[in-house]
Amino acid sequence: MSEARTNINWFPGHMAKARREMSENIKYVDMVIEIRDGRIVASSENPLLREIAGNKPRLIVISKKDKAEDEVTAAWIDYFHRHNIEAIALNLVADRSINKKISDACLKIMAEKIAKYKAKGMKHVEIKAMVVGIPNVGKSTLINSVAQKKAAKTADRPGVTRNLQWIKISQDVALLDTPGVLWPKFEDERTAFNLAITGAINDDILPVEDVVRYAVGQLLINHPEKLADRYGIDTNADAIETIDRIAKARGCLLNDGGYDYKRVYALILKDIRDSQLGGISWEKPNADGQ
Ligand SMILES: Nc1nc2c(ncn2[C@@H]2O[C@H](COP(=O)(O)OP(=O)(O)O)[C@@H](O)[C@H]2O)c(=O)[nH]1
Ligand SMILES: [Mg+2]
Repeated sequence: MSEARTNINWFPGHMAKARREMSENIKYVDMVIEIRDGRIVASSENPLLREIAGNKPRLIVISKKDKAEDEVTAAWIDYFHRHNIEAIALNLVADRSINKKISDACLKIMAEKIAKYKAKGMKHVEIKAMVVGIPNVGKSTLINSVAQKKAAKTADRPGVTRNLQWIKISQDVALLDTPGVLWPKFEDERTAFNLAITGAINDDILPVEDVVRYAVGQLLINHPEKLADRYGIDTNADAIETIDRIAKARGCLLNDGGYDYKRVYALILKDIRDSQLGGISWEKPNADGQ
């Protein structure tokens, strides 16, 4: 299973352009809103964000709360708070008070700076923030969702030549309508597998049998009951045998009587991604040493 390593430089060249754009745009914001996928909170981090964001304050939005395990998400929030990082968890698709939750969190983070400006006599301080994250974490969903609720796109500040569009999410906070796309990290195989399981990287990057074996192996350790419930199988077996049992249970058979692995791999991955086994958090704060 060395493919994750050999593919370490796989990430497409357009990321260099995205990075340049982001470094440019970041000058116009007061803070960044970093989205992490709630199912893979550590693996959806980009280690270079700090370098790109400089000293800008950061709010972590843990997305896909509905697809993760509540207790694990709570542990992540607690973890970030213990490290003095503001973090909130949201279902970006269904939450009806995203604007307020994000706006409140931004104001909390920027409170000191706002107080300073006000002390200097400024009547109203608008906080500008940029949404950033690796592919598939929910950047567009967040921006579209807040934009629908308050479609007040404001024009750019005078004197700034770049044609940036801002979306006001409250009296005091505006988001840049163009998110910053970061590339995922490939520090180790577990990270790569987590990214593949959740669809953050294309399916052709890692061998599907390795991804599914890893996923089923993790489920056997942490949630055998989810596999048993979904497929009606006994889980007293290793990952390879368990996949065979799922193939059998689901009738993934070839004409010659062998198992149709291609089909069963696709079926398992789809079930996981569609939350057919319930919410799954693939990483916990401590286990991953984050
Ligand atoms: N269930 C659920 N799906 C979400 C959430 N946020 C984003 N998605 C879905 O995740 C996928 C990727 O989201 P998108 O906004 O395109 O990600 P981007 O690549 O970061 O812009 C889409 O299918 C979204 O509907 C969430 O909080 N809950
Ligand atoms: Mg997008």
